[in-house]
Amino acid sequence: MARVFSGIQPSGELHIGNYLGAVRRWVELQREHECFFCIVDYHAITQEYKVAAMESQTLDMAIGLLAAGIDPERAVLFVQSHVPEHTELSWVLTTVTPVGELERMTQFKEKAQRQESVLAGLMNYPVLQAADVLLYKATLVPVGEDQVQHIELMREIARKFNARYGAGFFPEPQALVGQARRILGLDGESKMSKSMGNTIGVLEEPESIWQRLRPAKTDPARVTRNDPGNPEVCNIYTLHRYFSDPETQEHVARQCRTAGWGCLDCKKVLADNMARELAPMRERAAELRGKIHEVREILAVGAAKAREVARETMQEVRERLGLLQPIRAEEFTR
Ligand code: AQP
Repeated sequence: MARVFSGIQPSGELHIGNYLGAVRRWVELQREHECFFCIVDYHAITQEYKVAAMESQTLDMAIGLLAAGIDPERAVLFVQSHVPEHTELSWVLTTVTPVGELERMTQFKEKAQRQESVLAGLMNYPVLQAADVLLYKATLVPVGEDQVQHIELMREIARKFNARYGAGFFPEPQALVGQARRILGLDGESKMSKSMGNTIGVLEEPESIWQRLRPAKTDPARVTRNDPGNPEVCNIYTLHRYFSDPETQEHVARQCRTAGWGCLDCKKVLADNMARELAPMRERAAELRGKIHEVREILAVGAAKAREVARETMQEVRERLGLLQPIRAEEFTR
């Protein structure tokens, strides 16, 4: 049974890009593997965020994941900052990670451009990510395409640690990337991402889904209602592929190519199908919102389970590093 680790930032609402690109896979994997799923709050503070909202966003993310089908009986669900070994290992790994590798990460370069002064936490983001996964000696990491480069670096960090401190200590994790590797946002251009505000939330109400889809970008060449469109370059059509049945997809494509439908007609069908598909998750989430204490208990139990593994790995790491071990209280002579 392979061990799986993956994380999600509590930087906003759980959106359909997260769901299709990663979380849907997590739900499948928990049936056959030992899974650790983590709400990575220490990652989320590497970009501008609202301090007063972090607590509720973390709880909302837990509710979203549970509603999406993460089963705490099968998978360990926890919050990163509740297991301090993540940051502890991260420090150790910075000592085997070349700065040049961190500087060439695409995500770092993109985000650094948006920051006035670039902070070390942003650059070290992939090191903390490596610590997240290596702490559990996980071998499979289900993620969207945006994370593949980080997983490659994680493998290199594992190799460097092993070369210096002992062959085979950390396994080299593999990225598991599914078909929905990069869902575009409603702008039709950039990756759907919480921080870009171009998302549709998994738990959104039908009316709100419609309000978000209405102004969304379609085929840019289709200027007027009577222009025929090309579904192959339309993000709305791509979303139909995930939320509409094959017959509807075919019908939608034909109506688009012949200008039988306008873009709003096409979006209306998508909005209805999306709302229907996501309804069970919305209902489960509403239930969970009434049992916040239970959700917090699930996270506490998850953190305790994660810590058992994390403590053991960190102890082994300290021994490999040759650090002085503290003596125990029962060994004191005075
Ligand atoms: N658009 C996407 N398509 C496919 N997969 C995606 N993922 C994220 N966006 C897409 C995958 O979801 C998991 C959680 O990633 P995240 O928390 O970094 O998601 P985000 O929405 O991208 O979050 P932020 O806060 O807005 O972060 P940045 O600014 O870093 O993009 C991952 O497996 C991710 O691949």
